[in-house]
Amino acid sequence: MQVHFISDLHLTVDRPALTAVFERYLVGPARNAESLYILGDLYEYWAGDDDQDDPLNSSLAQQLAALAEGGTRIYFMPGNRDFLIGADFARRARLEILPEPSLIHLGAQPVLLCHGDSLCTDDVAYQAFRAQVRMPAYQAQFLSQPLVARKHFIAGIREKSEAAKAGKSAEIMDANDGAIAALLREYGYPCLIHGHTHRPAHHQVEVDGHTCERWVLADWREEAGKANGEVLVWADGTLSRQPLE
Ligand code: LP5
Ligand code: MN
Repeated sequence: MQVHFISDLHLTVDRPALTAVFERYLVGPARNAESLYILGDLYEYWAGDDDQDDPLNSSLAQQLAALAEGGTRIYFMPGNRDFLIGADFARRARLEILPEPSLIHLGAQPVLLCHGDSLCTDDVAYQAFRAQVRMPAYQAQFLSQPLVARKHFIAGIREKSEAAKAGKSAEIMDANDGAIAALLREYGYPCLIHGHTHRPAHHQVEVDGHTCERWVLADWREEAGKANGEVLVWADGTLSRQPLE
């Protein structure tokens, strides 16, 4: 029995080789998973479930649904790019949207899952932005606008975000040790799995005399037409990284 974890694929029509890696994964290694957890940023951005003209919207929904039909349970946790994925996409892709954070068990081991952006508490400007765009009323107002206006607005945010990031240090954009410790304490010192920071690692975290594992998932990349992904696989009681291409 396997359980798979992926995040930060940032799929877009502009990176076809990366989409192809994901498509091969869905008909290949993913079939061995009893459950697949997608921990956010599956898409480069998500403007709303009604964006049916985006070729990746319906084609990936169909391919995910085919995996679910084969017996793999698919779970999706919102990332900072695709938190607007909603019930319609979930129904079409036959996946379940998970609240953040979510506590699961791998065998007897409690494991806490989150995207990772909420841990970056030193990034005060981002946390203010996050608080605003995660408000249901703000999202409803946004989703009531025409799709073309929403995409235009997102392009503006992306530009501002890239400009803001250029002025931030690497430390500011990493997960904060105190935020990690507080979360682990709140959930009874589980193992933690998250993505977002694009700093794949396997940390041992000491909290209140407990040693907790923290796995940071890798982002998927396409550079000069060459695409690479990675899945964290739980099998035979242990977690390990498996490269995908
Ligand atoms: O995404 P990434 O990894 O490059 O950078 C993130 C943070 N940036 C973001 C913004 C996203 O990239 C783009 C958002 C796509 C959203 C889709 C739907 C939006 C609809 C909104 C309505 C419901 O998440 C970046 C972090 C970085 O991670 C590392 O953790 O630093 O944060 C920023 O750069 C944010 C800036 O510091 C401040 C905000 C600038 C944008 C202001 C726009 C003003 C409009 C008002 C909207 C509230
Ligand atoms: Mn992210």
